[in-house]
Amino acid sequence: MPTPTPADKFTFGLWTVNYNGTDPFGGPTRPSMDVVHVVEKLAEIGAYGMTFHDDDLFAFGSTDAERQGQIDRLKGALADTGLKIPMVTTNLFSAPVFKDGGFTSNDRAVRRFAIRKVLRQIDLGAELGAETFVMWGGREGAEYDSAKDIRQALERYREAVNFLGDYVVSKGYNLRFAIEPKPNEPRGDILLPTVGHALAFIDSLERPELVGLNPEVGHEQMAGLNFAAGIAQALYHGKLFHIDLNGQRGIKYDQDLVFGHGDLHNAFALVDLLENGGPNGGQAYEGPRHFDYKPSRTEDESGVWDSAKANIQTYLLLKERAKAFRADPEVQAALEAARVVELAQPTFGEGETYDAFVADRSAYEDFDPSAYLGGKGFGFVRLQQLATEHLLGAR
Ligand code: ASC
Ligand code: MN
Ligand code: MN
Ligand code: MN
Repeated sequence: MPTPTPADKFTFGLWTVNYNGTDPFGGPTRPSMDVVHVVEKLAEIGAYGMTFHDDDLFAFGSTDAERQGQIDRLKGALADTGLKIPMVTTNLFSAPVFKDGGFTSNDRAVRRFAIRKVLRQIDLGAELGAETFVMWGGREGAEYDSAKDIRQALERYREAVNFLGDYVVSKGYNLRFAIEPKPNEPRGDILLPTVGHALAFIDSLERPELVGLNPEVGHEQMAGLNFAAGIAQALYHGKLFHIDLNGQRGIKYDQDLVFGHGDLHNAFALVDLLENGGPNGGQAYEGPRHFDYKPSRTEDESGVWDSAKANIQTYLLLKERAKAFRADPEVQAALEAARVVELAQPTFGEGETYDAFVADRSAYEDFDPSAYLGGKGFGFVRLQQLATEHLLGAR
């Protein structure tokens, strides 16, 4: 099995390995672990860093002294292990006060409270060296169409994010925001449900350069979307600021399975994209490989750490498989034959004018579209089978 190094930048949410098994139908199946223990175990399995919501470290409603006590214990564990905190986020979804959301609650006092809670966590994140602040608006949504004025809710969302942007700039923090889309759960429908919706929203902000995405595998798949394709578009727009890796099996509740324990073909394409820039190379991803999964409630503590290691191992194995796929001469020939390479060629010649284009008989008059009936197959299936054989370790 490949060995992880800090350079791989594997990170885990404190809430992931510390998930106690609570679901809508049953309570905890595991006791909570102390943060110092979690940091030590994460360092032991080769993680680079940990991330957390404010409430993961100090319970909602903690006094300032309790909060500081937990921060000091975390700092001690970080100093002892060398683990980093590259990202932090705020819990605006668990406490009853957020039952109709945080930034977009119909209740204005809740909106103001939510933004103050975020400012405290931004200050703490900056102090701990975090460079990314994730915003997962799980409760920003509704069950009933008459209950939420979506246009006004988006305006309040914008107002909040613009305000937070001003805040980090005025404080001089080296911190960027990453919006995490999710289509539904816990709300019937959530605002900014997919990568595409969030990209359009980001374009409407006052400081769009400060705001990108933190897409999660399972969240896009809950909407039936192709995750690797969504990530490619996020990279294309320069908006892949962070990523939540996990597994999901189809359109159902948010499973948060181990990375690869869902659509393995798409996970292979994703790792190829993140590591190699995809079929024609290009911009790859340099940020943390962050696992946001839930160890199944059937597991005891040793199962928790097995599942954490499984995320890392699957990622590293897919990285090896993707490298072998790219290096295989048969694959290179198949990519050429499938014209994947040709897609990187501009449709127009350099400086080609409208007149020159229309005068080019090969583009229309001499072009034979009938050749495509029965001929000129692309060979995409063969290419996918080569990928499958590499994925299965048969090549
Ligand atoms: C996050 C994040 C999620 C949710 C969820 C909380 O910050 O990325 O997907 O919170 O994990 O249970
Ligand atoms: Mn999820
Ligand atoms: Mn997530
Ligand atoms: Mn999650």
